[in-house]
Amino acid sequence: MTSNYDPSTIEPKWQRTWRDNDTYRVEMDPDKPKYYVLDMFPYPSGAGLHVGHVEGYTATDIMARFKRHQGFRVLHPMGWDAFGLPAEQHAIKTGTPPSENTAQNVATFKRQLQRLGFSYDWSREINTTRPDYYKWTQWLFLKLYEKDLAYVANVPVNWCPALGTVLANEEVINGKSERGGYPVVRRPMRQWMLKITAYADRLLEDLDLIDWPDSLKKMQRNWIGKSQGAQVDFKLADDAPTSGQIRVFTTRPDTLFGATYMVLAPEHELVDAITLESQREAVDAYVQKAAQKSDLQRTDLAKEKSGVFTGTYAINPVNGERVPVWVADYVLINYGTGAIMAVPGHDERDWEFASTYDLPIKEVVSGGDVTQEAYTGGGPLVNSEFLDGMKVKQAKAHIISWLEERGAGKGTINYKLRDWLFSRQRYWGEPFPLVHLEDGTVRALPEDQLPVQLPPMDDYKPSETGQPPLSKAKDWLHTTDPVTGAPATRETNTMPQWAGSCWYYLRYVDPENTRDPWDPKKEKYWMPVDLYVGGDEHAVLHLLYARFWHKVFYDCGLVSTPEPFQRVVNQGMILGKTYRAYRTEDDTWIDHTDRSNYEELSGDEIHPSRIEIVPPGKVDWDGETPKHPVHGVTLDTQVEKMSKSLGNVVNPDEVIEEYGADALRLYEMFMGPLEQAKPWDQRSVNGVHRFLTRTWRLLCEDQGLHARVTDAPLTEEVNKALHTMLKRVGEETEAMRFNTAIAAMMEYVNFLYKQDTIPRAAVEPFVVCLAPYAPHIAEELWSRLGHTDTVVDAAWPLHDEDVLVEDTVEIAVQIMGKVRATIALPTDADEAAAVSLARANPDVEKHIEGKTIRRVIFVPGRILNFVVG
Ligand code: ANZ
Repeated sequence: MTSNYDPSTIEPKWQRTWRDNDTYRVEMDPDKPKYYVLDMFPYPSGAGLHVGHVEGYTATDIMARFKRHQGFRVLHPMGWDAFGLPAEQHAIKTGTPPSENTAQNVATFKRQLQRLGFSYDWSREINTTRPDYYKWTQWLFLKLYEKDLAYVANVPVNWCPALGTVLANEEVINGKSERGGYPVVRRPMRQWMLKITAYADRLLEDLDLIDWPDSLKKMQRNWIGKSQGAQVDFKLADDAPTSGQIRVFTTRPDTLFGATYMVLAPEHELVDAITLESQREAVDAYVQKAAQKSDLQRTDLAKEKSGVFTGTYAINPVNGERVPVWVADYVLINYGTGAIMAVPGHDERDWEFASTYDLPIKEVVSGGDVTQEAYTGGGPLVNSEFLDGMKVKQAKAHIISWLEERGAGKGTINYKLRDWLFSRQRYWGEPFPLVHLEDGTVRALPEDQLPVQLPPMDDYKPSETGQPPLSKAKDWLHTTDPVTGAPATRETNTMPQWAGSCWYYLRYVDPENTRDPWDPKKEKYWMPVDLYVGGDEHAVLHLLYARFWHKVFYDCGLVSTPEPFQRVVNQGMILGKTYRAYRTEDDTWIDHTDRSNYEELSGDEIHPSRIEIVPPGKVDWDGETPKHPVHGVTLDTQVEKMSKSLGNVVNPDEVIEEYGADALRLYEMFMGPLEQAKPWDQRSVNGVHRFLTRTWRLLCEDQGLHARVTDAPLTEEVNKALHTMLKRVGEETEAMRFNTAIAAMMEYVNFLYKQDTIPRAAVEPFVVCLAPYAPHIAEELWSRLGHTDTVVDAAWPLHDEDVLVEDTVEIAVQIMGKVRATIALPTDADEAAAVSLARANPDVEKHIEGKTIRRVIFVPGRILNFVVG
């Protein structure tokens, strides 16, 4: 072995040792405190591990190791969220079963993770697609089913006839499939729904129990979208083509006197019945057009409002006035009642609409100027008869009881949250543990028939008629009723990918249990998850769904805490740097700094065919300036999301090849605060690599320790530097400010370089500090320091506050209130000592000389003031 730092030798060596010794295996110990640190487990995609994964996983690994040094039992597991669409599409394309492709991808991911030296307890590895796992997903689903939280409904789905599949909303763009651009139609299909709405209030309230970023809690709150308001019934006028009423939901019942028209969503069931013949053509055309827009397009505040009059009027219950009923797509069918009373004086959307169609705008809350814009603030009510003079809150309460007394409305609470569409017409998901009897009854399968396994198939496409792929597995499909033995058919929908991730954190506490999903004793010890780290793309759905299931388990007595994840941290996205070169129409390459010039000349954006993207590895660096490797022109640098097409994706394997896993881990933590988005900068990887190399050179020589490392006692200076470092690394690590913790270690190494000898006692605690961050080099140094046990179990070195107390303080010396000097005083100096030291200073003495000191004001550590005369 050479004396050079060679991660490619030491890293695999220690990974093997850890594996052989089961170093990261953990069991509960009721006498010790526990810490459960969890990663959002990955979908094992074909692309392999991304530097974004490495970021979150390194952060949790540091915390896991840190807590272990502090004496906690640490549960730090990993697994695979392996059901999902890409594997199914790959299977359709290649004809190989999704399980094969998934197994390959899992192997790649696992190999990549192991190369990073993460301290996972791999004996707890789980995979959502394995029958011994999804048996329990099915079992837990039955708990929801037994509690009446699962039901069947006919729900419109996005059906793409050309692709023969149902698409998620995100896969549909302007009524066409994202892939291929084929037409997509909305059509009702039999679906399983989960009643998450029954838990809406608890999902809201219990946000107060957990330590999550405010932004994340806010997103959950908005998604649940609780609004307090009222429903109000407007009778149709006598001359309407049909009798009946329109029910609206409003959060501002106080503005009822200001309702000057009403709006139905285009899909509202009354639209057809109330439209006058004279208006029918226009209304039909409008309804058709609206069906092609997404909800987002329809509700965008900036979009111009459009609508059409039905010809019919309704009666405002509060004053008997006739109000015209319109159809407009800014009202959504699936919120509230799908109909509104429009109050243009006090609602922005209504104001805009009324202005466009010349509908009356009436002020009922004073304080603004409703001829200019909607006034949404508070103020006494006006033009509202018996509500006049009241404040908004009081008027709301008053009008609600007024409506209730007359049976024309009542106070209600409305949620944006909808029940959860829980079935997919796909093959690669968990089968439902349910069968259908001939008379239409649904029967839940008993536990001894679980798991319902996915049958092997060689055709994973849905049937022509859109029936799920499993409907083609005839042998599997036909079965018998477990109760009567009568013929029955299996449910052919499968569960969505969310299902497996709704409870995986519970399986980790007891992954091999074949009798129960988990042992309650283990659950009680390990739960809740103390720290959960992942990307904020899961800020809403995954976290909400898992919280929902967890609460159901809580109600079933299966878990001991109302919330699963005590603390959540979102890692920021790692962005790529993209370098672009530009060419003019006549093929001249130009410096990007000349680009504006060029754009002016051509009067246009540069056409994509004249832009070349230079991969970061090919950039020719001229000091700080990125240049084109061939044409030499200055490149345009931009920070963008990593993507294959931009060539700015960084492959962690390549970084490990070149610099080692410790450098990759350290670099990703040194880039900046964990929560922030940060661009990858290949050149800065060198910086942390240099730190590791310097650390190595400082302490290592050939096979052993550097001769400079001695058993000499610590000098005061070294001791102070050591404790300063310990304090910073300890506090910053605890707070997950890893970048500043690393900076403290770097400074310390720089300090040690300046010492003639390096006392072992100054090095050992440092190696323990380094271990969570760069575990391989730390383990190597630890063994060279003569330890035969692993550094992983070393106690965390604590700093000593007393060492850090400064023994002198700087204080300002004033004469008659004017600062004349600053002097260093021993911290324990009394007034007499302070005065004599101050007078030894010529700048002070020259202002005192020949005068009498009348008074001295001394505030220790702050000021010394002489009053002279
Ligand atoms: C009258 C009114 C007057 C309203 C006023 C607001 C201000 P949130 O807070 O999000 O719950 N609304 C109700 N159902 C709707 C639907 N299906 N599509 C679009 N808009 C709908 O919003 C509730 C308010 O949004 C309701 O209160 C209603 O307009 C509108 F000065 O009623 B309001």
